[in-house]
Amino acid sequence: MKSFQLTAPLLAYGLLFLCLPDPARSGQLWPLPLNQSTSERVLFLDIDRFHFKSIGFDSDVLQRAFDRYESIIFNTAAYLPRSRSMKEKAELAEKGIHRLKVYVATNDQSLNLQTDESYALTVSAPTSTLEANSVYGALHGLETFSQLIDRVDNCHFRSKYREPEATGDIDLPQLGPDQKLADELYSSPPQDSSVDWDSDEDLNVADMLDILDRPSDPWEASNEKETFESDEDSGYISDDDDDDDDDDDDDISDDDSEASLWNHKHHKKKHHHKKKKHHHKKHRGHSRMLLINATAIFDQPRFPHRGLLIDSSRHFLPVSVIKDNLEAMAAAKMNVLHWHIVDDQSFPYQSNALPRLAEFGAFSRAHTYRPTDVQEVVQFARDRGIRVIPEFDTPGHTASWGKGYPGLLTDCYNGEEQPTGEKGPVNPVRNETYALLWAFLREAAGLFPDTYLHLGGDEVPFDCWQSSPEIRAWMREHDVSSIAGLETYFEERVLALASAAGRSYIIWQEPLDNGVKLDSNTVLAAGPPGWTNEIARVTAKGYRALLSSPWYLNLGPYAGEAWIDYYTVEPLEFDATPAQASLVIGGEACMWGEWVDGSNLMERTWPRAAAVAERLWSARDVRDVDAARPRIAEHRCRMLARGLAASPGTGPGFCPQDTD
Ligand code: CP6
Repeated sequence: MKSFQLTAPLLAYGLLFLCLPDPARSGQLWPLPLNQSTSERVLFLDIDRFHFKSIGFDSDVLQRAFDRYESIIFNTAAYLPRSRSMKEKAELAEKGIHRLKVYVATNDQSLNLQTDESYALTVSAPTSTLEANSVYGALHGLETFSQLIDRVDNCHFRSKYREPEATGDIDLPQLGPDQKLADELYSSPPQDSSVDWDSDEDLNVADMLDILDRPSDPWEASNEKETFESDEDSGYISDDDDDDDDDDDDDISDDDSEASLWNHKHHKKKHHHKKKKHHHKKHRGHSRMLLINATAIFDQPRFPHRGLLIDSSRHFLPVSVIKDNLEAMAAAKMNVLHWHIVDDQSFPYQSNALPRLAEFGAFSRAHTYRPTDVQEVVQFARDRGIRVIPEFDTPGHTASWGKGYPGLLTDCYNGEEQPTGEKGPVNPVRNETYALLWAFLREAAGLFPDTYLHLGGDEVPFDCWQSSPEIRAWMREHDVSSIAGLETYFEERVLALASAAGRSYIIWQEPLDNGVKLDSNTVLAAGPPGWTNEIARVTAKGYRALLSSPWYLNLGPYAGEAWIDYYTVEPLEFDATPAQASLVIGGEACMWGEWVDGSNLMERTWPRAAAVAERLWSARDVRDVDAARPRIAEHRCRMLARGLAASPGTGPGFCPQDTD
């Protein structure tokens, strides 16, 4: 008896299932949330009604995020199935998600290391809810929501691979005498009776929904032949959206049509403008659906600093490419853009206080970031919960500074006390140096709102300093006995300038190893080599640490699954006391710019950086490579679907939209 009851729905399930994506692939998240419980119950997003609704503290940041995610969802083209009767459509619509209510508990919009990025998401119909303590937590929740949605159009996809039917009209090439072999080769393949390639793809999805929803109800096929195209003005999309809104009193007066993606007003418009209507009709003919399992998620990051370094000095990076990266970062819940904006090779950052820097140091006048460009990037990032930390690397890596201000740099000498004509690091013994850096940093602090500046400090070539008679004389005079002592002197003065400009600072860890005393706010980025030793040293001295050297994306294998190398790094896997471990505040994937420019930065960076993103967001025990592979592959497909380039980093495979 029992087995009989099960048989009919299971059979139907088995057949209909052919038109759904592999359940192991559907709506998977990257990075994996802290807690997720997924119901078998499949809901669908009712695109005709669906909208976001802020019910807590509202903000421009939140409203702009609503617009973005509406368009991400909209662009995946989800529609109610065509070829359904009106009654059936109405029933389906009742099972749809009509709105996501977003409750932001505070209007604190500061974005820093302390920002509460947690969120709780409940996917249910007709109302789903998202709660967060800050708007930035809500942004992460919206991203998660968008990732849970699964576009069902695999039938389209698979039908494209249907074998063409051989007919007598087709001219077959002759294989010579072996006609039997030719016949075999060109005859239709035997029909696989379990695969209904010719099925109406959309009907099956709808049936699937219905059966999942009411497993004990026998499916009653409708004889009605109405198609979607014929039901314009049918009113199956109800005028007032409040009837189903039993759980939300505050929604009574809400005019859903204002925010809905495809709302009643549009339907009305459609009615009056025939041309538009036809356009819509055609579009709707795709009749894809967005499915989403009933889900409850509570999520928060493991580390508060999840960064990506980009380098706009070795190659100029167009603002549009920087924005693409920011979108990719937001999709992976990364929250810090470390903008290594200037270096030896070029000085694209336009300082108005010191205009000669970019005038002489940039590759060209066009290869510059004007203050308005910087503001655009900062605002774009902030809208996605991303802090922008610029790096002004001194005293090394400063050749481009010397183009406009040669006196800033040290003149290097040869063994015979003759100037070689070469320039070395910033000259640390002249007061003019600090006057220039003060003017520069004060201006930068006004342009970059983040509380942190990155001041570099890495790879200082000491030999030039050592060779300079001016510097040696100064050291004798000031009782500085070692070059490391000179470096300490420089760093302490320069860091004091950043403090005076109201900024905390991050530096690479090398000056620390040479004995520099640092402010307790300081964060050190542990670079190469041997990261476990570096991070142990930094944290042993009580400083906070960011891990970066194992995540240099520009290094490592260029073939093979490089993401695995990044994914399997565990930041707390070093000889650490609990106190030391608590000082590791995150890390950064670093895409140094020697071999990337706007043409390949995205492809080279992604999905590798996504591996780092999950390491820094998800729980420590989320580290199974084989479990991660299909998820990161799907995430990469998701990026492509959003117009963000990313390499096929997991090897052979496909994306659903490949054939679009
Ligand atoms: N530029 C700057 C670089 C690097 C560093 N600083 C770098 C060094 C070694 C490797 C990769 C990058 N290109 N300014 C070191 C932090 Cl392997």
